[in-house]
Amino acid sequence: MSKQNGRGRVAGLPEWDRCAVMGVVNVTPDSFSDGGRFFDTTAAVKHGLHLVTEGADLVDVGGESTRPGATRVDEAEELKRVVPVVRGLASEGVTVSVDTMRASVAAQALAAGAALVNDVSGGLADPAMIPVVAESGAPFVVMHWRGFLEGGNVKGVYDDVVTEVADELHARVEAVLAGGISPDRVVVDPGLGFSKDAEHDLVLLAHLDRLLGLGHPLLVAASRKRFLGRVLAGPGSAPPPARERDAATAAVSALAAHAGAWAVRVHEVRATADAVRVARAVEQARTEGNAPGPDAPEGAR
Ligand code: PMM
Repeated sequence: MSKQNGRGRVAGLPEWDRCAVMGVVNVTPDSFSDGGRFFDTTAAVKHGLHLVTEGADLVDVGGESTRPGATRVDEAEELKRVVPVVRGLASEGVTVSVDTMRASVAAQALAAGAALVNDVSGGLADPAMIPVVAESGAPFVVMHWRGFLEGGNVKGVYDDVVTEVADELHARVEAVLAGGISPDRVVVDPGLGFSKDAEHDLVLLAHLDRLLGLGHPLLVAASRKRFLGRVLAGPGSAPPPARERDAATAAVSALAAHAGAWAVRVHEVRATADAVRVARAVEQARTEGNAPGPDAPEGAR
């Protein structure tokens, strides 16, 4: 599959001529990466609008932390956190994605104006999710997920992480298609950091082509994750805190965009908005074949 096809278009969403930037608004008191700073509807809407001015094409709103060891919030609380923020952003014309594992939250967020459902469980956590999304006609992000973590990361054991993630994602895609979600509305995501250690995440990033081979637009969500902390830590030193991983995140955004990702999901948008534009410019320079030839004057090379 060509990169262009891999990036593709997601029916029901605007079309971008480059890798799209999904900004994150976590409306949680315990998100590991933004520390609960946006745990308030007004502040969360304001932050989402700020991300748009920084260059976000979509804003992903979530009310439940998925970080390892986080306890689940109850449904009423998740609804209370998410729905008003979705409504506030959608009413301002923002393309909103809802990050939830609950069908009821997805349904109410869609009714409040969300355009995309992002389920880190790929429809596994709530059996009602796929029917709800299929019925609504909304696009759906299928992330690679091996279940809730209990007693350590025991599910993160792989012989060949790329093949296993690709095969398991393929199986989930088949399930969502069987459940009635149309193929042009399915996005896939390797689920970096979910039942995966730093090495797994890096190998997956090195082989995004294999995930693009699934034939669906690809979302990459590396922002501030543990593997970046590991990469940045010097020998024997502690990883830098999440907030100090934004330059590393932008580097991954450039690499993912260059590899053909449809979108990257990030907390700090500005640097990634630049990164995806640089990746597009390089891609265009190659496809338009306007590189300076051997006879070009010295300064043009
Ligand atoms: N990771 C997190 C939350 N939502 N959604 C998708 N599609 N893919 C991910 O990898 C993903 C996600 C956890 O990160 P956060 O707590 O920093 O938002």
